[in-house]
Amino acid sequence: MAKHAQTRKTWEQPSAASAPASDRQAVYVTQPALPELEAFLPYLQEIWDSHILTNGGSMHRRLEAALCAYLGVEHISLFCNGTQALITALQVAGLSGEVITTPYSFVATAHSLLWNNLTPVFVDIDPHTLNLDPARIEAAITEKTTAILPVHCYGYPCDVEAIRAIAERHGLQVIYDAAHAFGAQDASGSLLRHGDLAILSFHATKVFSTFEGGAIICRDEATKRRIDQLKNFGLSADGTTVEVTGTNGKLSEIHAAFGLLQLQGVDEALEKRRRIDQRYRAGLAGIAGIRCIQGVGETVGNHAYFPILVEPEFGVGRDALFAHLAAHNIHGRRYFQPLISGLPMYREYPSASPANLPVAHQRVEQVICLPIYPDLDDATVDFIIGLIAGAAA
Ligand code: T4K
Repeated sequence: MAKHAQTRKTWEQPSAASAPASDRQAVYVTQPALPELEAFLPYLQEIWDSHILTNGGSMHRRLEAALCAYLGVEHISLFCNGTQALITALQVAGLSGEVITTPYSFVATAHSLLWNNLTPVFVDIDPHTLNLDPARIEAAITEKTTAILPVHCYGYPCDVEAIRAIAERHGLQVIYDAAHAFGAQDASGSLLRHGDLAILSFHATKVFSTFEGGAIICRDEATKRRIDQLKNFGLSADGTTVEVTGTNGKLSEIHAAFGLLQLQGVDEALEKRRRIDQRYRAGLAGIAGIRCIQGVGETVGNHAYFPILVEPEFGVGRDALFAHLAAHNIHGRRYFQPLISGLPMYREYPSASPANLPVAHQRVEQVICLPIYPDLDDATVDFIIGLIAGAAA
């Protein structure tokens, strides 16, 4: 796993300056929980026997049904990744003009708008949930606005009722980027039930993974059929012609099979995450200037991430604490710095101005996502808490 992280230079990797000073084995922000390899072999055998490798085979159908049952949703369409799912969700929604979204997310959120020729309009976040602040949405609505694209960032719920009320008042669609929200619930059940559409990511770094993968959750059978057509090049149901400009967003049988296996262990994985989350919260509770995020309206968390905010009372800056952890081979991440609104393809939009997004700018300078994954042991969690406590000035 250490090899993975050292060979990829993407969002933000540990730099040479933060190279490990201790002999401790490197701990990264996440690590996928893998079942025994032997448990995967019967699935592979079935695929080999069938010679059906993709295009909606039996593994694919079984995983869609199993996920609907597990998540308590009615219609799900699997995708090769969350980004393609989001691009297709925006396409099936038939949007035009402007879409209100958050600057505080992974870049795939806004990129999916550009891929649909839609204009992102950034609205600031709530300082406590780090999600779109509903109180600021209406001021950003114009006659060109057609939708809101909120993100349940880190798996913590958006203020779904306030967003729904605004959308209804202005006749807007709501498409949730729920890439982080697998298994997270509020009083109404799965967070995925909110909005006109919601998307998930099943990337290796997610709570539930198919190596790469994703899904769209929709409300009715007709929409599911349109999504399935769009992810299959736009082919007609009988395959004789092409009716719309679709893409290839399909999930292969091998990915779907891995999902079926992962699903068997997901409750145990979520429970292990919950215990780690509790241990962090208890250990960090007494440290002035370290704030943990609390999911507002959450009834069941998925503990996909463990973000902390390093506030001025801590006495030591966020980057100094980040470097201190890295020097002890603990590699958290400063998700989501840089803000999307600061990236070259977004910074010229009027709504991307830092003056429009003061909370997002403040919080992104304070955040560290600490390591959290099912196999992270208590001793390491305690070591990380000890490092943070020891760094306080
Ligand atoms: N919307 C939102 C809000 C999202 O956060 C994302 C993706 C999407 C949409 C799009 O969904 P996908 O198209 O990706 O399905 C990661 C993921 O690549 C990305 O899926 C995720 N969000 C984003 C937040 O994080 P990186 O560049 O941080 O990943 P990487 O490779 O640096 O991995 C982080 C750590 O995880 C490594 O230090 C080691 C560990 N790791 C990683 C991989 C890939 C493993 O232990 N095993 C692995 O296989 O982007």
